[in-house]
Amino acid sequence: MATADFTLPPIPFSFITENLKVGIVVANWNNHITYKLRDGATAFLKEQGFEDTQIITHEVPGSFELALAGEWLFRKGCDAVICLGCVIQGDTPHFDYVCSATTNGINQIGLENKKPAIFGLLTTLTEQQALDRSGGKLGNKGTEAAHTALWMLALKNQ
Ligand code: DLZ
Repeated sequence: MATADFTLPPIPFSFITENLKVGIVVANWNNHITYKLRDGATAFLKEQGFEDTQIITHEVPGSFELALAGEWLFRKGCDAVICLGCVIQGDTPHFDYVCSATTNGINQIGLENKKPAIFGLLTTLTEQQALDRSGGKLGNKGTEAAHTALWMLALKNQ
């Protein structure tokens, strides 16, 4: 469901300390969209008090590679990893395979590491739908993904 007038609920951000690290993995495919997701996520983390040194960003070729790079970021000590990609449906079933594998992979690394692995993957039928969700009329799902990461960290730290 699209969330045009979605307001991010407030979170008790007092748990944020200088030791906390958040990883961002961004896919290069459709980077005119994914870079906006990355920028939205990064801006949100900084607004909440994160320094540059607390945000580790890696770029991977495509969404299929997000989960593995996310795993590497957990091994480097990240407390949460935000996975950002954009898969736009084409004429072949490729879309379904990439979406399915990426979804399962992100879910898996979160459960295995017992840390938030955030699903910031746009899976759209058209480019316009992706543009609308990456800083367009339906907000920025990268920002929402960063908010979700901090929400989950707040919950974990309760
Ligand atoms: C190959 C491919 C295709 C067709 N489409 C997308 C896409 O829309 N979004 C995306 O992030 N990646 C795409 N890829 C690349 C795959 O994710 C992956 O990088 C390659 O299959 C190599 O493993």
